[in-house]
Amino acid sequence: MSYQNIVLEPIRNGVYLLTINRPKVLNALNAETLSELGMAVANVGKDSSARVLLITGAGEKAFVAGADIKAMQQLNPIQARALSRQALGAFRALEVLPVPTIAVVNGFALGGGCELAMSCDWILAGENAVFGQPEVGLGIIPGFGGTQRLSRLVGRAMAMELIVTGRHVAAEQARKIGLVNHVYPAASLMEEALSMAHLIASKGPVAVRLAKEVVQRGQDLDLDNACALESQAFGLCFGTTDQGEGMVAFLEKRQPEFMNQ
Ligand code: DAK
Repeated sequence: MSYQNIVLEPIRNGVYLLTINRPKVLNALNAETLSELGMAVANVGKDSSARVLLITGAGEKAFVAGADIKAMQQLNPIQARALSRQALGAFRALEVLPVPTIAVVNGFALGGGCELAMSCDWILAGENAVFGQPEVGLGIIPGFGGTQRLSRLVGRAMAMELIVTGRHVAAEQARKIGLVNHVYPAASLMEEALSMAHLIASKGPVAVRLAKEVVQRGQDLDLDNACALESQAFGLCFGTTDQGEGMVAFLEKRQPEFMNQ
């Protein structure tokens, strides 16, 4: 499958790297890019050997500087709603992709870019990363899930402040408020991200997928139902070859050889 606005590369061990590739406009998201993103996520989802999806932006300046302002300035309300729905669909597909997804934020992650990063399971940032939801400065509000996902990540008060001021947040501050998991020097960001991805890929693949599903789905349930979901998934692990291999390997003091079954 060939794409015009993104690059999807299998690295190795089931690790995929998806790069938003419109560096001349700081990787701004237009309808075509959102459509390709949706297709790429679906393709990774179909690959049973996939382990981790990393998402980054082309160039050294931006992850994604938002929705494409030029492309959206003339939209009527119906077209604007359609664009919002398209993005929400692609971002939700990313969120529920069976394998962990990591945003590797190498510069500006503004508006739709911040919303894309927040739709990944977690965010790794370079020291040059800058986050923000500046939409109110354009006379609009976040429309790709930002009002909801930012609140869930950093709490209502901080999310409200960032959304109504539209101010930028530097990488280290983003880490302090819980938006970013780790900050690395820009030059080693991708190496660190790949190293984390390969660590995940070395673990039991079925267990990693189940763990993601339970964390994701459990957060919208009450504690009793969320823990019941965990029990079910925990029990399922004991029907896998990988559970046997993982435990035998531990007792035999060797590395496990997981079969993804
Ligand atoms: N869209 C289109 N082009 C963009 C862009 C964007 N979001 N961001 C940057 N560019 C383009 C610039 O126009 C410029 O193009 P040329 O002039 O070279 O042709 C090029 O990228 C380089 O940008 P700058 O010259 O501005 O670079 P600087 O280093 O000076 O500044 C910056 C970098 C990131 C601070 C600045 O570019 C900037 O403020 N960009 C806009 C950031 C922003 O406001 N992002 C949020 C966009 S709003 C919707 C739902 C949701 C949304 C939209 C619609 N519907 C329901 C319809 C979401 C909205 C957003 O994401």
